[in-house]
Amino acid sequence: MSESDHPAEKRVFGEAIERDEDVPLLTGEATYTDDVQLQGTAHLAIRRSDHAHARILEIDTSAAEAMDDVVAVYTGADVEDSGVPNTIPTAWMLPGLVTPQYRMLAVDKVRHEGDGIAAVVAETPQAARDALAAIEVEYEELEHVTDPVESVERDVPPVHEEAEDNVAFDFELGDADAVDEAFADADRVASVDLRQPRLIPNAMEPRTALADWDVATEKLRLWMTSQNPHLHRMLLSAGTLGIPENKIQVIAPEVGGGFGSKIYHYPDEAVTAWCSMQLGRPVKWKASRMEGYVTDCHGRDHTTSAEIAVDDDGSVRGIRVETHAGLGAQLSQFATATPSYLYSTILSGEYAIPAIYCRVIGAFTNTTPVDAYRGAGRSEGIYVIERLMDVAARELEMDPAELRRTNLVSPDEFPYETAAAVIYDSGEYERAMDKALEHVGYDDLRDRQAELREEGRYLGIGVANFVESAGLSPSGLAGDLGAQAGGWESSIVRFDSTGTVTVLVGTADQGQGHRTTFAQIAAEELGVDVDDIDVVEGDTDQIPQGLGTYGSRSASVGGGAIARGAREVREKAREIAAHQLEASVDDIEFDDGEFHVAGAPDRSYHIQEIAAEAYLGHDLPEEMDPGLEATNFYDPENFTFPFGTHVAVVEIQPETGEIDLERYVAVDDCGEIINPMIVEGQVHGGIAQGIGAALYEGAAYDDDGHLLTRRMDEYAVPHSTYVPDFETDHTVTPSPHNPIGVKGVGESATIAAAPTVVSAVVDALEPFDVDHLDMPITPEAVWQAMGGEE
Ligand code: PCD
Repeated sequence: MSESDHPAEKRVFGEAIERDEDVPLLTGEATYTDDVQLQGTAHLAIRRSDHAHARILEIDTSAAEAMDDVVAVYTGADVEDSGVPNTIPTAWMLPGLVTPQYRMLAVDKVRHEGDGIAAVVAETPQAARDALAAIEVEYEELEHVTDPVESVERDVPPVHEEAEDNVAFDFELGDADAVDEAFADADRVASVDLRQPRLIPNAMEPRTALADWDVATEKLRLWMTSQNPHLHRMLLSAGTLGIPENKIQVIAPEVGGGFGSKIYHYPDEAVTAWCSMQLGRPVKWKASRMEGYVTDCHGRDHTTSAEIAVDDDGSVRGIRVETHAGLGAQLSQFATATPSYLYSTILSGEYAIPAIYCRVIGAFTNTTPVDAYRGAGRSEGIYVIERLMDVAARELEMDPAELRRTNLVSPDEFPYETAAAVIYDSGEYERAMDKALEHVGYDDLRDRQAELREEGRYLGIGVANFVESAGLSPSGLAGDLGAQAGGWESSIVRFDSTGTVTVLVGTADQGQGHRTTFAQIAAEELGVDVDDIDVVEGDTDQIPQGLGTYGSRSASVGGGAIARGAREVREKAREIAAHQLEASVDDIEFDDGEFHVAGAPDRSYHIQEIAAEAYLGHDLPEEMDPGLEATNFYDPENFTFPFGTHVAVVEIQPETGEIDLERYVAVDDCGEIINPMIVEGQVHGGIAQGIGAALYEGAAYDDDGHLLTRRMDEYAVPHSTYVPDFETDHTVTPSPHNPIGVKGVGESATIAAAPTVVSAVVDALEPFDVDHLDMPITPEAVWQAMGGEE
């Protein structure tokens, strides 16, 4: 925005205004999918496999069908016979990708615990659930595998016949020869083998769907817990149900958290829609918490060996990374993009690394499918490079912060093309790093650490730098990488005749605060009060096109589309004002909502008065159409690359191995900040999730392939008392790639926090020669690493 248009003291963009959405969300007034009530609704429950891997020999539904209040029972064969396309398509192709057919309900085999086999529709939710147990399924159990390395290395019956060796893809990035040379020439080499466990997203609201097939118009309305209603509309139409896209309306009302788990086009919501089509009445499905644990996508699941080549002066010469990424039993929409491109292209971190090579083997296993989880791919990648920095620092006997600093990309190198094939937009890495280290008092802490060690106390200081590819655009780049969807976003900015504004946008909030921040963007551009702006998302009939909210793209891509749309509206209003003021458009200035002739501020029209005029249409410039609205499609030039430095301070209790997380300092740079309070909230939540990964969380399977961590008291999401008060700060390095200079922030802190905390714990254990511990680092693991005996 040009300086003259918006005097600094009047800015709304950048203000910590309170979240507009919170009162209804917190008082229960807001409408979630399950709050939507339609007359005559029947209820769906899904019978799921309790085997990890088995052939289905026979399904007998007769007893269930005979039960009270049961309306219908359907199997996978019924769905297949109905003639719908019946595929859950993958939205990201990779070279050589094996794409087995993925159906709404299993037909021949079950491939993981929780795989859907049959659908019961009944008059009440209870009747539907009760009937599940009456369905008799005869299985022939097959050997199963839950670990991604074992799945390709051990001789096991394949999860899919199409992939004999369980390999879905074998992906490479970078220059293997250049890396070999770097390793041959470098003074030293350090390496680390690591495991990033499966994480379970744990959104507060379980997945829910309500489908209403209108027999008269042959139109499907589907309310669902979705991060991307338009993508769901597209995938349902083409791949799954075969309904024309213009006959589907997907509505995502309030969504209670997603964290990546509500991007996926799951079979269950599609089954709900299919049942409604069969019965011609509304059908509702709601996952129980436990059902969510075995069917909501999981995240991460990487087993990695990584090496780094460094010279004695600390310069990094190259890195080599090989990963087995567990995909689970099916290819979800982004399962293929996350461990391949999103992972490998961020391996350079904040550093100028001349040679990078990465290989990823995507492995099918008999587990819940993996898809995006906060930080998807970038978390896994930054974890690897930051662990490598720590082991290299040990090898060189160099301070780990110093080694990092030595290798930072410097501000004059931007745009910076990494050896991992992406171009970073902008960055002042050292500034953020200095700020974090100063804030925490790094040098003093190192002195204190040395003193305490004398007393047999173990303080650890962990530092991690991160950079993140956020935005997932432009479309051309996404397409080159294999995306089966674009990278743009779409907005409609519309004045009414009374001067209020509706901003419609194709993103879909799950708690991020779009209603507030997007109103701030429009208010800034239009010079109207935020209270006069209504932000609408999540309904494909209201905002016809969009892609959704994932990859921390809404502020930069959605916000960019809103700013551009608002500017177009403002320019049309300027023309109308010029006409009214009998002046030339070029002479009209815009100042806090008022148009006036340059040098003559006394006679002016407010943009809201102009809106009235635009709809009256009595006296518009010649050849101008009435109305004051704009539709915008915005396809940015590049991703945005937020970055920052996080520092954690821990003390280990030698008697028990307990880890006291004493301090946590985060300096983030997400470019221009729309709302500092919301950004801070995003950072807080993100840190908590990263700490969860580092110290507490991890899905575990038993020997039968059953998920052991299937309840909230078994899967350890950190409580508020497990985390310290966060000390946050930021720097501002605008992105040159969008009209408002913002970068994403939604995933940043999760990406940074896991390596930071692990680094701190391992740092504390230096006197015990420990140079790595896998997540989640439990007190027991620490205690053993310190030489504790069983
Ligand atoms: N912002 C501001 N400024 C800046 C940036 C941003 O202010 N610079 C803000 C905005 O506007 C918003 C937020 O902040 O409101 C965020 O943003 P972003 O970054 O753009 O993002 P988004 O797109 O919106 O979102 C997404 C993200 C993600 S991705 C995730 S996981 C997570 C996060 O977000 N999730 C969640 N966060 C959150 N929060 C909540 N509450 N919830 C949830 O769920 Mo993925 O891909 O899906 O894995």
